[in-house]
Amino acid sequence: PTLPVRRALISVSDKTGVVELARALASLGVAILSTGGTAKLLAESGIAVTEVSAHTGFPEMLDGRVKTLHPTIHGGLLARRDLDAHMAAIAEHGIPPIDLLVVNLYPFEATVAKPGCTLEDAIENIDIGGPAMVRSGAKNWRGVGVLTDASQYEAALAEVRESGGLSDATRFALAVAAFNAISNYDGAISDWLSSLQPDGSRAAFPAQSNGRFVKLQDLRYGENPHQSAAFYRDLGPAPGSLVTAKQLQGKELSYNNIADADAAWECVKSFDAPACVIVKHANPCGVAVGNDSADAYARAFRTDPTSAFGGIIAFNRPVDGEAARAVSKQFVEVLLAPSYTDEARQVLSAKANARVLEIPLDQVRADGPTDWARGRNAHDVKRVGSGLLVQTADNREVRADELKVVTKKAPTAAQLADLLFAWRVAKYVKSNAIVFCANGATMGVGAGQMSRIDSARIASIKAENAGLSLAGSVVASDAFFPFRDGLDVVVDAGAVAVIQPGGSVRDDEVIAAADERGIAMVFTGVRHFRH
Ligand code: 93A
Repeated sequence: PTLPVRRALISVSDKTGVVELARALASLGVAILSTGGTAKLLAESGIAVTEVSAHTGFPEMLDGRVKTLHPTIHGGLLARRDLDAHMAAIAEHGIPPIDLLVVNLYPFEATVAKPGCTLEDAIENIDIGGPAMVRSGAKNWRGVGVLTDASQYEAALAEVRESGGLSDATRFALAVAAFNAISNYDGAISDWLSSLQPDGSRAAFPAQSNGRFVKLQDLRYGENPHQSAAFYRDLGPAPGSLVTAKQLQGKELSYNNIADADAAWECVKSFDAPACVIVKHANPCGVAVGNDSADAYARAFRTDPTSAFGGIIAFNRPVDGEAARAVSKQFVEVLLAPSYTDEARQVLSAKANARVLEIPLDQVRADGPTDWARGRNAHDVKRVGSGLLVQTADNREVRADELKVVTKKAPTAAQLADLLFAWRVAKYVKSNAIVFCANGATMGVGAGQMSRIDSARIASIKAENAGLSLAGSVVASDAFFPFRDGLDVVVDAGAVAVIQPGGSVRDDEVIAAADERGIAMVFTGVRHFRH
């Protein structure tokens, strides 16, 4: 049945929408109880409100640590409306029932996300009274509606307006959401405290999520339409990671969109210069740096215009009108960038279906104390049948001074820059990866083959199909060449310099081949398998 809402308790840290909600409830004749800061705001907005301290006859104390922890509040929330004994007990003690609870908690997660947050700051932001009320109200869902997020206000209000109260179904759904909210809240506290070292400093490698996830959204289906799926984020996502994205426009993201968007975003984030990455089926099919976003896009697009159709396009710089117009000429599934100019937003709005995601990069700190603070994901997880593979993310970056020239010929400065560019791209191409590059742009990408030589052949065929000349290009290989044949394929295609990890038992054979063909080759000593 629908239960009438006669009395509401409102106590919120995030005051978004609360004045409107309280005003509407008051106009429907609902009596409003509220705590210090919230009551002040409501009273200043001209809403009739009773302070919880007046209601309980007990002052807020201990700097607000004790505000609502009182039998008058918890009795009003917990009394079973269907039991005469309960109703008689609260009546005897003069405790009015509370039918609607509106609570959101002290911002613990936002507090600990601030650089330099101390243990004391964190502790003061552990809400006790709020979760206690939420638990009481949600446990007694047959009698109480519990709103824990501003996004729930509108629908709840509409229902009260229409029927005078909330239905069983609504109260139950709200109770489930309420327990989820406090479970995530407690999880964040437990994770943050667990990541402290005995001296109170943060561990160098915060295991942010301890395996806990927050559901972001249900997806229409999984990799294929007959699979169901949902999208979750770590409890403590790395700043600037895909899960922090805001969708500005476009159709709902699909499972494959999200997977591809992540590949594009992680790749584009790895460049310092303005860059563009176009991804299809989880692999980059065009990557380039340029003077600005539009320039980088034009250069990236040239690599493989056929595959770029329906691609995922990521930028590491703002998208302006010019870049938006350029991108709009092609069919784009998803667009990602740290920001968009007003002109770009206007241009893109004509492409109503295109999903446009904004992921601010300003909170990613180059000098952050941990990989995580520098915007790097902590973990990489892969599901296997009834199990889980977990590893630290591949955050290794190879610097120029780590490279070892193994051939008689050394790369020129320009070739070296392209080799490092190609190496960065290869890290984001599924193994076996062979990537031809020239002048800060990909020229041919061979991905995901079971043999390296086939990836080499495919990369050169793709360049040929796109009408690109590989003469004078450089090549990156994500793992060593096991035989000289793969090297011969890329040199035959026109490559003059190669970057690869080295470490094969036949390195000597491959180095001799490089010298024989008169090219330069450098070893990184690092491998970037990606499966
Ligand atoms: O310090 S508390 O844990 N002690 C309490 O008794 C209590 N009751 C509500 N924090 C408490 N709250 C929280 O205060 C609510 O969860 C809400 O986040 C906040 C609202 O405070 P104000 O209305 O003074 O801004």
